[in-house]
Amino acid sequence: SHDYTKYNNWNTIQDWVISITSANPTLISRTTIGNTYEGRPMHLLKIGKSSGSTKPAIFMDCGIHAREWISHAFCQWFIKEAVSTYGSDPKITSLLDQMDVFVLPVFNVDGYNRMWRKTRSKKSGSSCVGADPNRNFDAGWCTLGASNSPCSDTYCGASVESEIEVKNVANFIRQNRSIIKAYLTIHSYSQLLLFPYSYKYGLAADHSELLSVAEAASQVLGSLYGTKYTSGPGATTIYPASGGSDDWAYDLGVKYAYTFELRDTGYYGFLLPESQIKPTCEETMLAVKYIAAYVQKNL
Ligand code: 0X9
Ligand code: ZN
Ligand code: ZN
Repeated sequence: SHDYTKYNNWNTIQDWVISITSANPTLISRTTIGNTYEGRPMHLLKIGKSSGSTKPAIFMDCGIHAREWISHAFCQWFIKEAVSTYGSDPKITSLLDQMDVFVLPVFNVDGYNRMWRKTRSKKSGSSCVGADPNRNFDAGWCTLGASNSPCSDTYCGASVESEIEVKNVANFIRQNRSIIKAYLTIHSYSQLLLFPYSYKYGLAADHSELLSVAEAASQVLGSLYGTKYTSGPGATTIYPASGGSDDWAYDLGVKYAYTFELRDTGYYGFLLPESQIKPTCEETMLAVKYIAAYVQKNL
């Protein structure tokens, strides 16, 4: 059964998505943005107080990379916290009154497995499976820090948005471009808060604002347990890599585009123990709430 302090499997997450939505009809609505390569539905939850009109929104996804399990855990935690503190936490209440948060709890459903990274698509002529969804977006596609080889873990795919999961997300964001004010994508590990660009060394037009928001968010994250985060543009803070969702969203016009790399710094790596789910999610909530409040204030 579902447990916020455990790594839940896909069936458990899928049942939970349905039950938490029906238990919170005025705060959560569920849509499917499409199916995965293997035919599983990609459920997207809209968290926000129902209102008659279209609200500005934040889009957040978890689990682009299948093995980064603390990421999936965070999206579930975020939804729980949002609905359970609505009405008592003034920041959450005000946020969900004025904005919607679209949460994609599992981006790469097919790949969701302990040490896998990529999608599970098959390509004729190669026995290797999958492409890296975070190299498959239309942002300097396959020019830097990405591989043309289908067997590589950073394979960029046969073409831009060749991966159906990427196309589904990109289509949703394009269709809702005018209301989406921020794009947050949750990965692990390294304790970084990254922003554009990664596909080039040039600075984003909004560099200084993106940096100051990231530094403040990292500070508030660390205030809980002392976890140290580094923030900066992807290309110089982690490594140059093209085709990422953050750069794509930013160039589409979503100004506040951030990649979180959650705990740890490599001791456990992707195999972060379940005992760290709660503290990691609690500290990350502070940073996400900080960014959300900043975006809301600057609507
Ligand atoms: O390489 C990635 O896709 C991300 N790191 S991870 O260890 N989770 O794989 C970093 C993504 C930073 N942003 C872009 N490269 N656009
Ligand atoms: Zn990742
Ligand atoms: Zn809490």
